[in-house]
Amino acid sequence: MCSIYSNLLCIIYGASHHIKDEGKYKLKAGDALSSRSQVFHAIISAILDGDADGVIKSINSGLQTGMSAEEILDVAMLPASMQILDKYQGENFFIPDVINASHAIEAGLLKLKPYTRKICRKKEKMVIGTVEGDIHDIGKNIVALYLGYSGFEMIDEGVNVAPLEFVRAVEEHRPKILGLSALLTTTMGEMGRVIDALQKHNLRLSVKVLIGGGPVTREFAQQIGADAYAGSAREAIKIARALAAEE
Ligand code: B12
Repeated sequence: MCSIYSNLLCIIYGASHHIKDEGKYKLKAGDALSSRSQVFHAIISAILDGDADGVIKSINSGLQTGMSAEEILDVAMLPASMQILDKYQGENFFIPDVINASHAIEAGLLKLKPYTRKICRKKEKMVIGTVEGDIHDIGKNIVALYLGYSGFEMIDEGVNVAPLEFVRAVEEHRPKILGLSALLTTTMGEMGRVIDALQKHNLRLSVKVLIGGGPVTREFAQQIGADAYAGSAREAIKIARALAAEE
């Protein structure tokens, strides 16, 4: 997968590639660079404005000019999602604006989903969900998308998932990893309840538990007996792969 730095290289490479591909695109290096960065900026500002149609329109132009879904995710969708953290802080946390921005992100993620490549041959299953009492799902959806195109078969249980629903999902799908997300200090304790429920149903040893979300920390993961913690979608790929490789 491309990092932001390698994406810059991709952009530059993409630009020179267009010049070589004479006649087809007739773009100069500067044109390609500016059209790509225009697309990224358009996506970011549409997300921050809560303009779902604008996000889809800009993603379409990006895809049409040859950008990959991963590139759009890395260079536009993820930074924009992180920017809402800065924009909607403390007294600026206007719920209607945040809901609109979230819908715009969701629309973009849905649009990109069919375009993400699967890059691992052997697929491990992972069940993911946001714990009971919590409806935040932007981070969880981004993690699911990243892990999906890293080769995991993702089963998304959605939001506000009760411990017994996670137990049922683990029984049904027999995943290698169970991913839990929580964004509220009042709901992060639910992660421990999910682990207790797995234990009660003799499932704890059959699945690795990976947790994440705003207030969650590595220490908290240790405290509740989770197997691992990841602070971002990018870190989740590395950690999920390591967990999947464990016996
Ligand atoms: C968007 C948002 C909302 C939206 C959610 C829409 C949606 N579909 O998700 C809405 C408006 C609905 C909302 C509602 C509420 N919210 Co809110 N919300 C936010 C906001 C602005 C952004 C969260 C977000 O999406 N971040 C972007 C993503 C990309 O980041 P992320 O979630 O952290 O995910 C990354 C990592 O954490 C990690 N990760 C996440 N999940 C997982 C899972 C796994 C397995 C792994 C490995 C990694 C991982 O990877 C992700 C990608 O890199 C935050 C502000 C903030 N600073 O976080 C407040 C915030 C989380 N909300 C807050 C509050 C208080 C609420 C409400 C209680 C408000 C109210 N009075 O009603 C309600 C709660 C409703 C409920 N029961 O859940 C507080 C929480 C305070 C606290 N510490 O408990 C925050 C921090 C705002 C604040 N500054 O006060 N919210």
